[in-house]
Amino acid sequence: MLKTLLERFHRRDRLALARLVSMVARGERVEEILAGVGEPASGAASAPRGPARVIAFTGSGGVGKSTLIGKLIEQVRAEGQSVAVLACDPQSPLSGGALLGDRFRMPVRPDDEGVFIRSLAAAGGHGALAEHLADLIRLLEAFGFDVVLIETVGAGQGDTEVRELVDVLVLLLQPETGDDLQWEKAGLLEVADVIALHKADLPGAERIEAQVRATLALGVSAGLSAAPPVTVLRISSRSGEGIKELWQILAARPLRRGRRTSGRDLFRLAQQMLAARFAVAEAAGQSELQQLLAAWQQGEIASTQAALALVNLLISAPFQQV
Ligand SMILES: Nc1nc2c(ncn2[C@@H]2O[C@H](COP(=O)(O)OP(=O)(O)OP(=O)(O)O)[C@@H](O)[C@H]2O)c(=O)[nH]1
Ligand SMILES: [Mg+2]
Repeated sequence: MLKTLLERFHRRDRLALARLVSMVARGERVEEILAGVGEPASGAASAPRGPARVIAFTGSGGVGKSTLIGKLIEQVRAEGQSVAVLACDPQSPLSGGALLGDRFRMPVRPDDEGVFIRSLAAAGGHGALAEHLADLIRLLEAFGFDVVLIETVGAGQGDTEVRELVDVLVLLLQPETGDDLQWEKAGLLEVADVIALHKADLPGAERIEAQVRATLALGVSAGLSAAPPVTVLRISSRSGEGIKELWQILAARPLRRGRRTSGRDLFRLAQQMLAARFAVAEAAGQSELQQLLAAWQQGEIASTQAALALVNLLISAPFQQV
């Protein structure tokens, strides 16, 4: 019965939490549940807490999201904070295996009450997941977790939605086997708050760092933005390089969730998006862009006019895919 489950939730019963997470993830009785957890009965053990720090990790399959989250759990616990993890698997026949894999990659003591890990199938696509994600975060926050870490499936489109729901979005990239950063991934640079170049123990880490910094430099305009700039750092879950620093950075970022106040923040995002689109189009040798550049270089159009044409080009339909 829901009433009993909610009572157990307020007594900080983790099995009740797990049941409620399943229900919310399925979209079952969500409003009742959220109303129920928001109103602890008088004398209940759960004390009102501050907001959780919600951090999402995105990046292509195998980039090491689960492994890194496992390392960050250690950092968070070392500070005495509690942490919940939502690992969103793309729905696949392998999801059972992925779940076991995540357990393995996020080693925690089974008796550690300060850690809660849950894998969820991203049924119905990323959009559906994002829809329930907001409710799941509220549920975990009501339980009193200090930190919520989310592993997403890293499907570009959905990351923009996830960004709205979390305080910090971390994009993981790894050294590429090819010569260049895969430029379709560069489009993701436009939404990240922190870019972690993972597996820095492998060759090629410097190269990808240089490429990412060059792309981001296009969007940098000192003093224009009140928001903290995008942070880029090299890390390795294997060697431990940069893990502590990453946590310090994540713990220090302002909580962004739900806050939509500063025009400068929005402007920074716009700048970031244009810069990433430009980098992708330039690397791909996009024909309209090349024509525009040629006309400008040959003095056929004035710089201000060319700049406006460039902005128009970057916001036009074909570029929204990048
Ligand atoms: N060299 C190196 N390998 C790593 C590092 N971190 C993780 N790996 C390896 O990368 C592989 C993928 O790691 P996962 O943590 O499962 O990656 P993931 O991004 O969660 O993968 P999916 O959930 O399938 O998208 C595993 O074989 C890890 O052992 C690292 O810092 N260096
Ligand atoms: Mg994983």
